[in-house]
Amino acid sequence: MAALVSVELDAQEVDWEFAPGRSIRGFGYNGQVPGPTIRADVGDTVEVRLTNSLPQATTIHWHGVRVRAEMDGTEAVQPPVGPGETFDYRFVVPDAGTYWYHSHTNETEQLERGLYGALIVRDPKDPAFDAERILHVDDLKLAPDGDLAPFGDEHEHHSGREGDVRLVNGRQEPTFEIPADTVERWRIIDAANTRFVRLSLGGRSFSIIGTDGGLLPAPVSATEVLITPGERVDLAVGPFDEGEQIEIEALPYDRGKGESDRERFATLQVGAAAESSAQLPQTLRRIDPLADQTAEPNRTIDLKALMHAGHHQRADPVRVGELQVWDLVNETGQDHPFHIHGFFFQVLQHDGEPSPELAWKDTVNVPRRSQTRIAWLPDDRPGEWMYHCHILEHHAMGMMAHFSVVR
Ligand SMILES: [Cu+2]
Repeated sequence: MAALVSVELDAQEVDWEFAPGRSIRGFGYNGQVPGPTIRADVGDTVEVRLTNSLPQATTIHWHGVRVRAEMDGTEAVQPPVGPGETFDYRFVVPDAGTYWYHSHTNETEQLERGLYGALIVRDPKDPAFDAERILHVDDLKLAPDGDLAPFGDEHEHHSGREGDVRLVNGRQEPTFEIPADTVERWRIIDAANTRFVRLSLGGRSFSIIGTDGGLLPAPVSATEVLITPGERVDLAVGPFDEGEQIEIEALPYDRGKGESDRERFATLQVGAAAESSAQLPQTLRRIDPLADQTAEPNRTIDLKALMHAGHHQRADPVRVGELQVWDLVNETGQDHPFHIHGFFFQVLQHDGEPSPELAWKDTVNVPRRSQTRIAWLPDDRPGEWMYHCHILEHHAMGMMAHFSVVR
């Protein structure tokens, strides 16, 4: 039976101790970074009272959740919540999966300072694991004096904001422990302003079991997975042997800014063995394709033009029930993770190559000088929506457009 999940989120300034003895002035929900994890079962109603104790206005976006337009948390659908004010969000969570909530006002600063958290929607039929772990990957850009580097210089506008302090769940390069012989479900969220993470677990293999919009049709075995800002990926991790130490790291990746270094985010320490009752089925769910992979596009989004057009752009409306096939064309010299609010899409093809698996996505990386074709079906939630690049500095610069869904 559907339940009501009630949560109070107080956005407040916090001394964020990201490493022993090292802290910055952050912003946190209920005084913590990340904010409290919200857990609900599919079909539940979530109601959140946001209290703004910050010195600046804020809103909350429920990234990936198919809310009604009025609950989307953007300034297109609600006035920003001023200091000392409250706002009540209320919505049903119709799809199981790994979602996250974050500020959608002055995002470049508010997310860097820590205004994000996980929203986990469970399905009673989810596969059984020995444990579940949420990993928010993030980074911090500090000035030489140890405080946050100032926001918004020219370089950041163009290239995004990346820092040298690599975080998992708000802590710099933490160590986790996993019992030997067990298999865990890891729900990974890229909460960084800009940082891409080509995730590796010391070269060990794992199974990708889910993406933005929940489980894949079947597990996919891999030794690495690229996660870009806004994206989520769910993995089945383990079993490992007692005494092993495994680096959770990002492999080199070139998003158009030169190849990054191999960098550690965390360390996994394998402890004493425990009994395992995990069972990973070979079939996880059924996903019906929205369109043939060769479906002709009915819209082209030129990311280069989008990047240079500035704020307040309006794209053409879309009609409820009319299949959308969009070509996302990236003629710029850098990758852009494209995010659409409120709806899931399927990737049909990339540069003419059919997408290897069916999956529900709300954010997809469009690599530089390439194009990606997506399909989505606007269900009956008319109102104001938007799409944008999830490199927050690009979004802030105006790499976004508003559009309406009409009946
Ligand atoms: Cu971008």
